[in-house]
Amino acid sequence: MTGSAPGRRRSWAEPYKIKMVEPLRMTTREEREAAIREAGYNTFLLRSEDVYIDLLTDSGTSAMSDRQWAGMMLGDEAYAGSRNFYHLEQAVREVYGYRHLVPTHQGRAAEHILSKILIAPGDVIPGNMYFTTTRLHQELAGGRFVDVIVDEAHDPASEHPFKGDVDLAKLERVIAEHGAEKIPYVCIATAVNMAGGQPISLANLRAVRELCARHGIRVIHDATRVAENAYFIKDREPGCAGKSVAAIVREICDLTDGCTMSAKKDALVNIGGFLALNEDDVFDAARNLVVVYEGLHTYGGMAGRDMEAVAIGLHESVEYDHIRARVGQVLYLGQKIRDFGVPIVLPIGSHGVFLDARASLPHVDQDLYPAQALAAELYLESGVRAMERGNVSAGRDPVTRENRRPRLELVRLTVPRRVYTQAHMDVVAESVAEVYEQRAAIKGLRMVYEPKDLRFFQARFEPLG
Ligand code: P61
Repeated sequence: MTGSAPGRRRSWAEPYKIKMVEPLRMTTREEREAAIREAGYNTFLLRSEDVYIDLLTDSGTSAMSDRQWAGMMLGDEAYAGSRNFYHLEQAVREVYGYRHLVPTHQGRAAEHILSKILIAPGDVIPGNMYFTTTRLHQELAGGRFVDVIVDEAHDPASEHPFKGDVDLAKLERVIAEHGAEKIPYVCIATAVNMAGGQPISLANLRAVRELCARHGIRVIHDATRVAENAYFIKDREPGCAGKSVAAIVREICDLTDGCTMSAKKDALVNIGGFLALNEDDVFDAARNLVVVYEGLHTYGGMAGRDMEAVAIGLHESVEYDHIRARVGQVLYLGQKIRDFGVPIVLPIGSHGVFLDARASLPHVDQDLYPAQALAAELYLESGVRAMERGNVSAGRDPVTRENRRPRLELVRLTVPRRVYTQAHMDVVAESVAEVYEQRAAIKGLRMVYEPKDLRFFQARFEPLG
């Protein structure tokens, strides 16, 4: 691919050089002990200044390009009709192909507006695995999420190349049981976050589209990491190697009726999001609601300069060299951790490496929150911040109020885009290996404060024993 002589392997490197640096602060173990105690053993409650390498999330943590920073200086901060809105609208049309744009301050605001418009009490929304904010907004609108992802997605060890695929038989059963009139849309995420950043294949999405079209059901796309998904399609799906990532992104979007988007991921910005739609009447309703909750329909909670940065970032997100290096860095970290014998979700995903806390800590019951405990221990040991994605994140069943105890009990090491180097990844992998060696000493946590919604953000814990 690089044109090197046969037999000689050429490494790829990041397609950028670094123009500005931000110093990192190292802490002592005593400082970290105090910090994690003060944070109630929840990495969301740590101060970022107490963190060495921050792999909490890839959301809003990207390094913007010089082109994006230049775009920030071209912000047109008019209340109405900002030039940057029209740039963003054009970028969404060019990169994704959706006709109408409703800007929002971030992804969950787009989910809020869409759910309010499309979901009636008693409705059912099938999807390829839940996402925390997406499902909550569906529930707040009176709907119920039903998981129709392939079974392999719930098995960390399965190496199925498209663990984001929908199980069509499951989807057909949901339609038969509830009737198409109770299903306002099927919710399809690309690079499925809670499954470990796992892609859906074009073939499967096409089949979902056909099935939904037969029943007159919309397909709404969570496009948050669509470029990363497209990279995996190019790499893995038969017949797709010759297509560009940009063309695959368009093909994915063309198979759906609209999207919700958190621009804080693929689009390489620190804040922003949108709803993009093809249907005129849904667009009209969304434009009416955005002024209630977000701001005028030509800014939706974003500054003009933010919209410009998103517009530029959308184009950058589908550049092949960028996306190969982005996903390549995640694969590099994952392979290192795997080589140390630490159980992780396979195949390695798009935006992070997901440690299998259930396999690592079989002696800790799931109601003692093994992934939460492992993330806290990793911070204590090394100053590396990760995120729990297990029983705490899954929350309680709205009817029984019991913990959901999901099959996936994971710690996510999420890699911000264009921020850390390979040397940082080496340190992270070594830190994870060290914690894994001491895993027998990890006892689990007791939850002592539990917020009502999205509890993982603010819950507090105490160590057992
Ligand atoms: C993340 F712990 N993701 O992965 P907003 N859809 C998808 C997302 O990944 C996503 C949103 C919608 C975050 C931030 C976050 O439980 C959590 O712009 C596939 O964050 O509103 C966000 O987009 C929502 C972290 C969100 C969480 C919810 O780190």
